[in-house]
Amino acid sequence: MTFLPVTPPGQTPLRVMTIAGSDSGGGAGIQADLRTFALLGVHGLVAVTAVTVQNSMGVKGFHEIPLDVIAGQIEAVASDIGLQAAKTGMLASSEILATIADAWRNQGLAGTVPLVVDPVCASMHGDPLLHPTGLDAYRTELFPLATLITPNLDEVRLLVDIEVVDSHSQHEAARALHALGPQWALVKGGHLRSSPNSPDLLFDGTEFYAFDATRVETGHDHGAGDTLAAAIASALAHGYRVPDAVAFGKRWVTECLRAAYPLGHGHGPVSALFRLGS
Ligand code: PXL
Repeated sequence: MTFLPVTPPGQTPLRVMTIAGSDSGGGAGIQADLRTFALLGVHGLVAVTAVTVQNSMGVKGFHEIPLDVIAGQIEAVASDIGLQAAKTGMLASSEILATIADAWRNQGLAGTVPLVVDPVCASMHGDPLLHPTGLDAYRTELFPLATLITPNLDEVRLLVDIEVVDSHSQHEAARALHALGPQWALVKGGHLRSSPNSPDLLFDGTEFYAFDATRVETGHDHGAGDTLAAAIASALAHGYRVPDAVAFGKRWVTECLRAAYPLGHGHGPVSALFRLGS
């Protein structure tokens, strides 16, 4: 696959921020995002929202970062370093969601810097990563600020109460999600068991764009959603149009799925390390 343009050594690369939780197992969350940013040649910025205690078997618990520290991280880097795109991951609570929406507006980022919102609700093991009141905060606070939202099918069900089982219901879900205010909605089809492929559907309120890839059968797909959103944000930072950024992100995460490896006693992560060659 072709990658993103690379900045010559000594010159400042584009900056992409992740607003997300830490995964002590290093497979998902900010660790997956920063790995993707580095291997795609952009400079990663971070606002940590929560610290999870987890390994390959699951999430044992998490600690939320104080609201002023979350807002402070966004303000500190936006006012000094500047950023060309951002993505969100685990946001844990409605209070954290509201804090991020405020900080995003207060720093003048709304409408100027592309924002990819991956509405993380639970881990792949089903461990909750979002307080139930956070769902409403996504709908009302963050989606209206988003360039693109990237829910998987479990998140679609929680957010708009639509069970996606086929192409028809996937289109219906894309319409319902777009009506919540993002510029673009991507309904990820990786969990669509009725399909041998992983069909993603993108909608901007007018046109539908379909992205298909052969499903990579692996038990090790921890961090796939985070990696996709981080790659899309990196491409948006380069000025890609949203459909081109999504196409790029899908190619990237497919390669990361092919390179996924076992880790610990449970589920391993997708791997951006393939980019280093062998
Ligand atoms: O992949 C979703 C995700 C995001 N962020 C953190 C996580 C997980 C899944 O476990 O732990 C911190």
